[in-house]
Amino acid sequence: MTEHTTGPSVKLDTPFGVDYDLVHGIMKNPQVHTIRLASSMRGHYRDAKALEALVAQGDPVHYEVFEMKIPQEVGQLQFCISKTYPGTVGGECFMTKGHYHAVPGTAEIYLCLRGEGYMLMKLPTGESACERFLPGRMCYVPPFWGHRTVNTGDEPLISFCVYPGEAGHNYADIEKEGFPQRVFKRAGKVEIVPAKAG
Ligand code: PAN
Ligand code: ZN
Repeated sequence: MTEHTTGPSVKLDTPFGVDYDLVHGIMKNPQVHTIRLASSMRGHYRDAKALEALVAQGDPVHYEVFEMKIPQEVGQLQFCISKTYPGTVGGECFMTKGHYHAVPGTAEIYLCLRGEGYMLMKLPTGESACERFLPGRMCYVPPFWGHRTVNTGDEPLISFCVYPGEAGHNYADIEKEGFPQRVFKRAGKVEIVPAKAG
């Protein structure tokens, strides 16, 4: 993972605006720019050997997140652009790590701007859900639901996300549990399969 911080370009305690390039799915002058490479996705895909082969072949970017440094406080709103690249690892579509919020009772809205895919969601009890991502479609992630973006298309999947200021991220539990479903694309055909099945 590479985290690149450009430093404050706006005062966050007074009203401000942010410019986006909606074609390329980029927040201009983000204060935090996170880049997740194949090598930062170990343990998430079913086919570990295929992932290592991809790392050896140049370690491509799986996704990027563009954010501002909003204080992690009740009353604030975090927002970001999430951009997941197209590709597969042993047939499994490129995806984000996924997480619960560290304050679990906090929801999130994802508005899909470009590309296509799915939001995989799960509760700690194991209950799962899945929503389609298409341009103009919004996905509401209720409080307590873990969430992961999966790109099933041939171009970057780009969403604008908004969630409560205090939410934070809990990656550890999802890393332990995984998601109940996995998404594959073979010969152009997308399949959502139970994580335990082939
Ligand atoms: C999003 C995600 C973003 C990257 O902003 O953070 O899509 O996914 P991971 O955080 O799982 O690596 C969000 O859900 N924020 O809460
Ligand atoms: Zn989230």
